[in-house]
Amino acid sequence: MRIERIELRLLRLPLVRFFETSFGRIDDRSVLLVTVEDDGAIGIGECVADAHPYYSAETTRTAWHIIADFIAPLVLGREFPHPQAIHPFLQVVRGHNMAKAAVEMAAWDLFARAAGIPLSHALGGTRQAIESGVSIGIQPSLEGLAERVQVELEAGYRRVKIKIKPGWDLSAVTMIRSRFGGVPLMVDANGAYRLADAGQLQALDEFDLLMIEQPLDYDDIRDHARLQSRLRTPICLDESLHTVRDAEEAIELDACRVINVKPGRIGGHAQSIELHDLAARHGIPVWHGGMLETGIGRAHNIHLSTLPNFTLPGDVAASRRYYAPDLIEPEIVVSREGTIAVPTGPGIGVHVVQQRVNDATIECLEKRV
Ligand code: OSB
Ligand code: MG
Repeated sequence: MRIERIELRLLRLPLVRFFETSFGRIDDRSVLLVTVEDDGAIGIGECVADAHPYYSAETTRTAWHIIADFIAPLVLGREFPHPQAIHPFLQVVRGHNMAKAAVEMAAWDLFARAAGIPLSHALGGTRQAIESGVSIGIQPSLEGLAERVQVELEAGYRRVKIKIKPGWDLSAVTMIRSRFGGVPLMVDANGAYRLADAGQLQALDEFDLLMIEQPLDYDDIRDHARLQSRLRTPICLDESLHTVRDAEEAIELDACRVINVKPGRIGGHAQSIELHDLAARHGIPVWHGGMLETGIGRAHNIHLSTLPNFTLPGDVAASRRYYAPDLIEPEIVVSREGTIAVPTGPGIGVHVVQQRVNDATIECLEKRV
């Protein structure tokens, strides 16, 4: 494959409902779409950075800069035998995984489309449907949280994750266990605690949670290992794992017993496959995280989730929870059984509604060989 054209589009899309985590609340999403083209064939990827640097150091603006000024000049006009060859080639640029992933994932879509196969097959996936869970943000009240949980369980989702922070943790989990019994439940702190809070986190041990996601700092592994030794509940790492090597270190130190895979965080599909395989070799289950993606990034996530070690329901849910309308047609839906069907067409296998993309576009840039 030889990428002859790269198009960047910055969009702003209102969320159906605000989303609040320990690092803040958002009402809309800044989205960077990357299209790559080779001889009239195209592929599309979505950068998962947001307008702010609160989940990760990257933002849509830093990703724009890195892609336009560094990644595009590196890849334009160069022959790649396979999309797997792209990430190693981009290693000259340090960090900026979300920027790298957006381009790399677009190239995987292009590759699969050109081969006439679904992206899931190109990635080595086998499932025809994936199990879906929901991530529920911090709510204004416990009553409001109970309503959200009720709605999502009625929609069929297989597990509930709630966002927590100091002051919105024990009370929320206690309420859910008393109102909804043994529903598969987990919590995500997005780095809101310190090791000194171990006692507060130990109090969660009695609630039989599937896992506690990213309790400590975004770049920490050592303290997670110390915390895990004091907790019965498995720790799952999200923010702390920026590379496959981070994951090797975390596994070696027993800093996590579950891993959240997000291709944007780790540099793309090829790195995600490596991370998935590493975890499998160590008997560590993985699940697919979410970054409030539009249908484009969501479709990529669905395809990646078809690999065999994605044994836990992910944060990959239906379009209608995020955008109405989504950028794709038909939208992604969840079945009554809490599963999402994997698109069967070539590449990501969803139709992008160009008019909706155009209407939401703030800025557009094209680079050619
Ligand atoms: O930590 O998993 C996270 C959303 C934005 C940034 C970080 C996270 C999340 C979610 C939402 O939990 C998952 C989703 O529904 O897409
Ligand atoms: Mg998380």
